[in-house]
Amino acid sequence: YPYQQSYAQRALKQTNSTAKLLLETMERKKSNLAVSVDVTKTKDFLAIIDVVGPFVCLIKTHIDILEDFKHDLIQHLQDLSVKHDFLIFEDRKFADIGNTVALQYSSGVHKIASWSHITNAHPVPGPSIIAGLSSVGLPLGRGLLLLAEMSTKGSLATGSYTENAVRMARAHRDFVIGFIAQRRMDGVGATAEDAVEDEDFLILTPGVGLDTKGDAMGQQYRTPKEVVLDSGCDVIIVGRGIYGNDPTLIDAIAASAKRYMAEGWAAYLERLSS
Ligand code: BMP
Repeated sequence: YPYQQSYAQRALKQTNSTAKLLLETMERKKSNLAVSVDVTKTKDFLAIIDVVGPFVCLIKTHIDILEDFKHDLIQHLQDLSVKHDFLIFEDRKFADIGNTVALQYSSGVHKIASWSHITNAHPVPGPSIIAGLSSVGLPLGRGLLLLAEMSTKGSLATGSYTENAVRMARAHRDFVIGFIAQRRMDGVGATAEDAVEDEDFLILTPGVGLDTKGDAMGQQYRTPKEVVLDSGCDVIIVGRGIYGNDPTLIDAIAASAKRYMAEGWAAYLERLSS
């Protein structure tokens, strides 16, 4: 299966330039770690990114969480992305009609498409959401992930919903590079006519923690080994497992990022040799 090949080999076959760049970055930095920087102050946000930057392939943002957002923050974020060699993923979870998501993606306060290599969408509106987002993102060379599954207890994104998400992605491979999911999706929901032998969707997986099993609001954690080795996912997304409750403990944050990077990469090497 393609996912048992190295990230470098898989990069060669990607048609979307962002998917290719992400896999190349993972190989170059020997990291399949994405840090989700869910903090409310710009100062903490940039400090965390600067300190975890060397250990990640990707920084995931919820830009609307920042209470002191000013547009010059974007330039700082982009400078850090160049300095530390990582991609940016705004976890916007678009979920509206094509016309609306195209405006939300291109415009408003945050102008996400202008700086975020990757964004994501819920498949709930159907294929029109991809049409809307790709009208903005494709000319800029961006990539989209669909939320095929979620990490939370009681998630409704299961069964035929997940299968239909994969079918939607399969029909838009120029722009849809993979999924937010808990396992591999290659071949899911395919019919005999679909040529899926070489299918290679990127799987980015949140709900990763080494020290706890969940939080008080339905989040569920698995270890990097469970996610990368047992479930075949490509990128581990870690938030509070790295910065805990105190975004100012910078040395501890660097140490945890290093630890998750090492765990994620070891699980990947074990997958390659299994
Ligand atoms: P944490 O590791 O602190 O639990 O954060 C997980 C991050 O991943 C959050 O930003 C959340 O919005 C996101 N996420 C998730 O936890 N589960 C999903 O299924 C999809 C997500 O985007």
